[in-house]
Amino acid sequence: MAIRHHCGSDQDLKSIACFLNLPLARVAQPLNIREESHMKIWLDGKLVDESEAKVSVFDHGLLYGDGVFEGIRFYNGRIFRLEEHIRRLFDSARAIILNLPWTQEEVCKFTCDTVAANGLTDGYIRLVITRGPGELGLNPYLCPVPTMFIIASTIQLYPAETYDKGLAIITCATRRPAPGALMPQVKSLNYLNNIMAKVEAIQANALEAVMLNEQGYVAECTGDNLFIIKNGTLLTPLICDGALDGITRSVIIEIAHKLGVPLKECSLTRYDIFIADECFLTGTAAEVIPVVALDRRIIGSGKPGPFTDRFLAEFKNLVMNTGTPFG
Ligand code: PXG
Repeated sequence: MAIRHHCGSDQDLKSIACFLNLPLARVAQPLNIREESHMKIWLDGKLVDESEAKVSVFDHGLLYGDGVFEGIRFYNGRIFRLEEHIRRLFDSARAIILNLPWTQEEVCKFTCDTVAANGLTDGYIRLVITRGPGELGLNPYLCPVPTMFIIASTIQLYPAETYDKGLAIITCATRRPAPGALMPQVKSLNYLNNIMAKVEAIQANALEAVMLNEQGYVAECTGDNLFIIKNGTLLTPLICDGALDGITRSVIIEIAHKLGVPLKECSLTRYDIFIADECFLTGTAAEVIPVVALDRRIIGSGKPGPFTDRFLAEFKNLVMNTGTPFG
């Protein structure tokens, strides 16, 4: 796959960096635009070339962020926790009254077909279902047919060395919406809240941000769930504090049971993270990544700790040796 590096003139970039109050390196990063690709995308029942994979400008997924999605990883020729992801997708769809004309088994099969058609053994799947094309205006009942597409590609959220050294993260001002505003369990196409939080992280020269809920309790990060270790106990925020019910979160909870590490799902504040022995984040895209500082307070020893290493090793073992074969 050919990558074109798109950069403005040096002067343009300097002005942008100055305007955004960011180091030049942050804005001068290459924008990766695929020029030509032989990627096959599953779109509305067919595997088509990437260049043919187009959706309508009247699609409510684009017009209003009205739809649901999943990010799923595959390792070593197997899709990790495929059935759980598809179950969550259907739950999200049900919660927003998006009626799907496929069964969960069919969607699992379409996903496997897409990965197999792209000749990859390891990578990342983005599965999106939108409300479909309709009239202008919010009314979703005027969109009779949902759009579904499945992309099998790769993703890297953080530079490789941060997995060994750990991340130094910040708390952002952008809050997680209350459950009465946007249900946090629904993995919807409405990610502006998380994107604004990510912008705050980048502007603070950090790679990730802790998001609090309206009460000031820790919810999660912009695309990851958060865990801490204190005195040998694993703690993570409650789903009702605004966390997504992450698939990787549930894998970590399973590992805790297996290792006999006590687990507490409870409300946490920034203070709990400041005084934790260890901290790590989990997500399909992020996998398991250590956190060594929050808001310039060093967490624990300032290095990834032994519990984090143990959870990471168990997680790697599971992803490499379990999952749904697609080939
Ligand atoms: N919280 C949020 C808000 C997420 O979006 C997670 C937690 C972790 O959930 P899973 O089920 O993946 O363990 C997510 C999922 C990205 C990106 O491009 C991030 C996610 C999904 C898709 C894309 O940063 N994180």
